Amino acid sequence: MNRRGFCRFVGLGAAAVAAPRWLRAEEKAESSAGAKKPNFIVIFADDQGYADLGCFGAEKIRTPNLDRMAAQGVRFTDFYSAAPLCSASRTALMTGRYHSRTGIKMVLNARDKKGLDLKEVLLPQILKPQGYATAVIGKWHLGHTPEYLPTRRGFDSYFGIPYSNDMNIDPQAELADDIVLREGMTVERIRTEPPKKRWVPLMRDEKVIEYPADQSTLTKRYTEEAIRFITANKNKPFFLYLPHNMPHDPVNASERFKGKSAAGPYGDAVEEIDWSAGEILKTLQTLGIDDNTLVIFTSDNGPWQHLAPPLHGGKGSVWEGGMREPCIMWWPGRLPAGKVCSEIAGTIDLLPTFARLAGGQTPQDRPIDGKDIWPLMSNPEGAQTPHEAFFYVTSAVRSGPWKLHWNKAGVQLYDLKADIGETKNVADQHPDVVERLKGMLEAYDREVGATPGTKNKPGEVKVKPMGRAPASAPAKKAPKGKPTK
Ligand SMILES: [Ca+2]
Repeated sequence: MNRRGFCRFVGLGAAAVAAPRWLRAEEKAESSAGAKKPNFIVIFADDQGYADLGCFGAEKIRTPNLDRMAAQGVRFTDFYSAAPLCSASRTALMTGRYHSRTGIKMVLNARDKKGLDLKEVLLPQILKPQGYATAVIGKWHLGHTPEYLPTRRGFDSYFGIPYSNDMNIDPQAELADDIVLREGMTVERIRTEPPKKRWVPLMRDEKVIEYPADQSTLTKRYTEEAIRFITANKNKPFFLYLPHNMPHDPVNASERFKGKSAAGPYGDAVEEIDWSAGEILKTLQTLGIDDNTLVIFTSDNGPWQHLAPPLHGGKGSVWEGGMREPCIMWWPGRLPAGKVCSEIAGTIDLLPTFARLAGGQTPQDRPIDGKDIWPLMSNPEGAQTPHEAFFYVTSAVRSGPWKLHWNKAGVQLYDLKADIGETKNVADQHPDVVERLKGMLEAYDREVGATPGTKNKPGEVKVKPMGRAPASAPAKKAPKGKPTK
């Protein structure tokens, strides 16, 4: 008999009487079991800049939902993606390890038949044994051939595009029997014609269900799919990984958002992602599971087509603009509201943090670079970062306020707390700090097989990001016609 039935039985309204002792005990047991295994949602934007949210300083892009999420949660100002490009960044998020340890390329494309090493242990593989339902909705980018797909790596289901939205299709891709073919495409043409750039497949689990994917509706469809997943799993712990493929170029948005942002098409795409986040928070509240769900919003790397002031550089560089990301964490009742954490943290920390919160264990047979950052999340303005050093690929390191670049051009030292834009090289004034950080970088580079001091030009990684030069000029002025915020 449920509670309402019991109240009817004794002839009293639900509000007029407290539940009997046995029923209260049952409810308590249910809620404490729920509290023991929290839900996790990671909303991961693609190529979104540090200052492209209202709560991080955007003036032209409207993000009321994410701003409210920050007002009700914790905003992290010194949060890093661990790599300045897509596949490498996602590797760090999924494994808790710097990608340099794993052998993953910076960016995989549709011609690559390999993905993230099958020996790596992924976050959902730690959560599954703890009873979690797991899903990826969005862009995967850790290998598109069957053995590397999310469904083989600990996720129960997958809906999304297998790599970046500016790539194309693998002519050998597995096609669903009921595939939706658009733009006059046929199976024969997929198999025989040279793949057309920016026409990407949409997949469900391990098969292509739409080609070319209608990119204007993807953010909307990901959101609907996310709400379905959350609703279907409201009574058990779940991990939803929601890596949007926007606002990566080519930017797109559904009709409701197209042409609406003062920041142009890029702003439209970000504003739709903001709407999406709002719908997800609303769903959690409606289902009454918001107090048992940790939601995190961040981005995989810096912006590609514009700059990220006040940071220097963008996507593809190890300047702050390439790897420092906007980050918001929200968990009503468990995380404080409206607080700011300015300690070093990053996506590598999510695996150990989720593992601990879920009662699971991180892999013990390999180095895990991420740390449990629950102390920072729960006490954002009091706790200190667990990272003595944070490494930017293999050519830069940060410790406390100090950031050292060490590459072919020599050594540069910046005090990020005083100079967030990396404009004043203070290496000459602080030789002791330079030596200490060089020692850290040498030790790390040795461990991951790199040669200290031989990497790249200042602030840039070796890989040229997808045929375009990374932003490397000081962030003074955005290119003409591109949004600055
Ligand atoms: Ca990216």
